[in-house]
Amino acid sequence: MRSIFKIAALFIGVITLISLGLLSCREANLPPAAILEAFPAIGDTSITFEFNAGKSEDDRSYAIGLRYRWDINDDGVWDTEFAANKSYTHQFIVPGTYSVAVEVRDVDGLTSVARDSVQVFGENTDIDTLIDARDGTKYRTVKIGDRWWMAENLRYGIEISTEKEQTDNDTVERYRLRQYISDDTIGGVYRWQEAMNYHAENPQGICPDGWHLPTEKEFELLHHTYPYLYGCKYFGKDGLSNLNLDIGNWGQRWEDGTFWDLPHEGSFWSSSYRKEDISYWPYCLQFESVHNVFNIGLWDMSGPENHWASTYYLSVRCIKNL
Ligand SMILES: [Ca+2]
Ligand SMILES: [Ca+2]
Ligand SMILES: [Ca+2]
Repeated sequence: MRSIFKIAALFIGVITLISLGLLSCREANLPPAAILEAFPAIGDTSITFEFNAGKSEDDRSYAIGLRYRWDINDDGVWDTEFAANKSYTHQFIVPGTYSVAVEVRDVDGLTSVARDSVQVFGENTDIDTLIDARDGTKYRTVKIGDRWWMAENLRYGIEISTEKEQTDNDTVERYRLRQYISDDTIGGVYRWQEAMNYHAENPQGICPDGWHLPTEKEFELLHHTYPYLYGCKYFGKDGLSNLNLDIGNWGQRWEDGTFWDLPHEGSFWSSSYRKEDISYWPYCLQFESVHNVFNIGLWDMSGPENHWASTYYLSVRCIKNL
């Protein structure tokens, strides 16, 4: 009998050791790694944002076993029960910054929380009017950040035929591209030296007193304050910024006076340039929201008079001096 007890005790001991051994191989159960991603991070009152917790993971539970509960205003009070919904979508009616929290629960009841926030812009209502004292022309202006911009293209100067050249003759000359019956909305196009009033060092160019052609940095401020795709929408034609950058056009004039124009894409002169020997390389903003074009670049000067950007004709938007 004693040997039977011994064998039984040995058996139980081995089982216990195996169990302990197995347990010691097994790591502690961890709470899920909660991940919440908002898309887009910046947008406006016209779009639906998505908060997605689908990338949350757990050490033991498959994704299908995870449960989520939502605090859609991140006020510390859960607004839903735990459920399988791993995303939450919402359109925010009032501009502001909104934070959303999600708590993720694994099959063992362990939880963790993640949060993310979005910035929601509404329609820009900082709108004013600039009257150009030189000719009485009215321009809508809008405030973006702390700067006032012309929300229409400049149309200062005398309109001349594209067969004639814009020259340094004490008269500001502009072209109106032929598909536009009236230039009241589209404004003129100028070559850079005309836009700069033949003084590369004076950023006022042909802008009214107190205003100037934007510097490269001032264009960059628009470009980088807003994420690329959203910026295209926000600043484009009928965008909520009311800057209407799409209202633009540009063209290229050949030596024989023929003119090639490209409507519906805004390109705007900057007063900044790079100088190489006797060549000026002005910067410009290219903008076209349909194809998400939003670039600041040095203008390619492949013209015959390469000491100025002589062959390209762009729109001008003035920005108010600080
Ligand atoms: Ca777990
Ligand atoms: Ca809540
Ligand atoms: Ca001129």
